[in-house]
Amino acid sequence: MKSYEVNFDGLVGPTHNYGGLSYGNVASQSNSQQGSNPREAARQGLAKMKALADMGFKQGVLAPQERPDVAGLRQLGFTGSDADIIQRAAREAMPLLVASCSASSMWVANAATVSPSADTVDGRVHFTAANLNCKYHRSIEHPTTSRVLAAMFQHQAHFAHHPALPAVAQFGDEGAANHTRFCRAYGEPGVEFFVYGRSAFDSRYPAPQKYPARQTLEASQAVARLHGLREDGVVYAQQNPAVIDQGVFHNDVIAVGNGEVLFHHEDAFLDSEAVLDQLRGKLAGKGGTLQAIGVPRAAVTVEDAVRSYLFNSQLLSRADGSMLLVVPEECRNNERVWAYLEQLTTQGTPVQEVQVFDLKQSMRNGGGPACLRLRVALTETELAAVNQGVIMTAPLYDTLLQWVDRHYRDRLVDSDLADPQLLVECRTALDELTQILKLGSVYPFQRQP
Ligand code: SUG
Repeated sequence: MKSYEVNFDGLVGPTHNYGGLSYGNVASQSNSQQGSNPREAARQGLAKMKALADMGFKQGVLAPQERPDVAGLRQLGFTGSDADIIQRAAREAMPLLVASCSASSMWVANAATVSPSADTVDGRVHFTAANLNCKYHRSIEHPTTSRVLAAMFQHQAHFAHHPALPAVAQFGDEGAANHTRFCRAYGEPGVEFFVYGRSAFDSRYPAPQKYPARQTLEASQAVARLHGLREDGVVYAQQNPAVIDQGVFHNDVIAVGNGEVLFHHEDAFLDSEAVLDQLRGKLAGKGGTLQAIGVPRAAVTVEDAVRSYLFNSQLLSRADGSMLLVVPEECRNNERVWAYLEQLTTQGTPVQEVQVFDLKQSMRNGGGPACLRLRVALTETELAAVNQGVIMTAPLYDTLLQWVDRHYRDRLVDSDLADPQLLVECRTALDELTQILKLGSVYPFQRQP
């Protein structure tokens, strides 16, 4: 049966701002408190979705979340009306209000880990929402994420949904940002590659010294168990702790894989040779041949990789078997990275073309093309079972663009977050969006009695 990789991109929410919330994420730290432009951010994301859909790639959209998260602020002891809560939080606990306003759910590579039906024992597509428990502003995403995913992938015969892992750092799980799948064809059994930053229960594993390792080995193992993956189809690898300390807070900042190709930096993994050997062996067991494109540090340093987001690119398979690499504009602005990319397409690897996208609004918070998408490999039957309201089409693009222009502000600074009107605007926009995308009532404000 025909099968596809469908990219579901996170639609940027109306409260997109630069809160400086992610210690260990260089861009988030260095752009803290700058003014943002939510309308431009959403338009940039939509432009990428539209361009890929126009090129014939299957494209979907994942809805943003209700922010500020007043329900979360209530849980933290703020009382009164929604407006009272926002104003009191602004007076007494501004950092908490900023965190409660983050539009971070746009980076849907962190929404969940997804295993296609060809890999799972029960033959269903499995989703585990990521607990994102390293940062408060991200840890509040998963309940709504779960409802949105369930509304998109409804049919139980095809789709299995698991709630987020226990909300403790020992099971820190950042979803698909640390997960890649290799296969000969999307519909055939493949090898799922889980990359973790540390072990929570075994002190023999090294750990970074400066920045947090957000993903644990134990979380990755739990996800593989929940999804019913077979041992011959799973490889675990530890991220090099030294690169985490240089700002590689997710593995997708230093490596990306698709089909039989792994595009990675020389310093990405702790024991690169052993990791590549395992991948090669297990993929061979599935009839595939690993093609690793290792980028030497002499050509691109880890710092260049972090600044340019070279590896936070989308590696997309085209009908003729070649691949397209979608990179952010920051790659063209970096001389060494651009020189590397210019010669990459002439090296006889499957990567035959590079396309550049302007995603600056998201990039300033450390979110590149790959962060903005969640990949779901689906058979034709499964794709037909997806809620069709979320599949990108020319009319849906037009509708969403008009929706953004109607509801989004073009400038947001810290003090605007204290304005209770922002919550009203966000709810009005999302209420309309759930109708556009045919999601039903997925937001807390829609579910209040
Ligand atoms: O979790 N930034 C996100 C970026 C996530 C990128 N995703 C992947 N690499 N897949 C994070 O650090 C910054 C928000 C702020 O500072 O306002 C933030 O949450």
